[in-house]
Amino acid sequence: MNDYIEIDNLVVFANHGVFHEEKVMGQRFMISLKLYSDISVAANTDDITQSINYGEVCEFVIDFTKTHRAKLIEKAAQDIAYALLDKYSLLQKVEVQVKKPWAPIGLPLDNVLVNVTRGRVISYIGIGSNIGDKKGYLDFAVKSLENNPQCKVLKVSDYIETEPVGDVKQDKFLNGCIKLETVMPPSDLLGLLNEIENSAGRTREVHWGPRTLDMDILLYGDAVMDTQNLTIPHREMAKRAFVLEPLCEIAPYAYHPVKRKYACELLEDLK
Ligand code: PH2
Ligand code: MG
Ligand code: MG
Repeated sequence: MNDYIEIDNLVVFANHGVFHEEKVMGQRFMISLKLYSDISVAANTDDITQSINYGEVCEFVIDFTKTHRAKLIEKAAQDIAYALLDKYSLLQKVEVQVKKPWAPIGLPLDNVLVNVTRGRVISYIGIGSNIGDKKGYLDFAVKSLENNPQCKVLKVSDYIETEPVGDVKQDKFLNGCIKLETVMPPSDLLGLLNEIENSAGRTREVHWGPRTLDMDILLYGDAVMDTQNLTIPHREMAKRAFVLEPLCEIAPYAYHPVKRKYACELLEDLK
């Protein structure tokens, strides 16, 4: 979807800044937005309720920017992006640019700005537990995602009991899968999953050893990435029935962008 509504250089007097005088005196910021949303229904019906009212957006952004102070314009921009995605369900993606042309750094410059893009992505999260109240831990994982404002749990698979895979001798697992809509970038989503694992008392003594709660990003939209902390799609997902079975129950046509196969085909290959 490439349609968007653009707002250019909305002027807001606000108090973002690292320096004391910026917080006290305030200064002018300029905010530009690209609001990505399918505008075809509005274009065909000529009905404002089928679109995002840009006048209302401007009022909202001015009020929000004045009342939600940040030290960094990075945070100011991301906060605006998340607030807009939360308020407008029609909004698929938003690009927020915050300009601070009068940043008091004592040097001549035309402008300083940041640009932040956030959008809705479907991600699949594999969950597993093999210590203590296994079902309780998996339910805790689902609840924790439901409670996060940047996440919407769309589906949860049944939990299935599985034999431990790997060389470590340990108790049986309970495994499941979550279909998640999120506006977080992958690294933030990983950070959130690690926080939830830690709140569930997860310790990391034995690699591939027993755990109260394991939460893995299996797929994140059609992203393909390999960084030090995070590989998407999940490296082992195509080899593991305990991942593919719950995934196929809720999303047989989830697409693996590296294997170039649907989840149901990967499961078939494994059998
Ligand atoms: N997770 C592992 C290692 N082995 N076996 C099962 N059955 N289920 C798991 O979730 C699992 C595993 C490491 O993440
Ligand atoms: Mg795992
Ligand atoms: Mg893990």
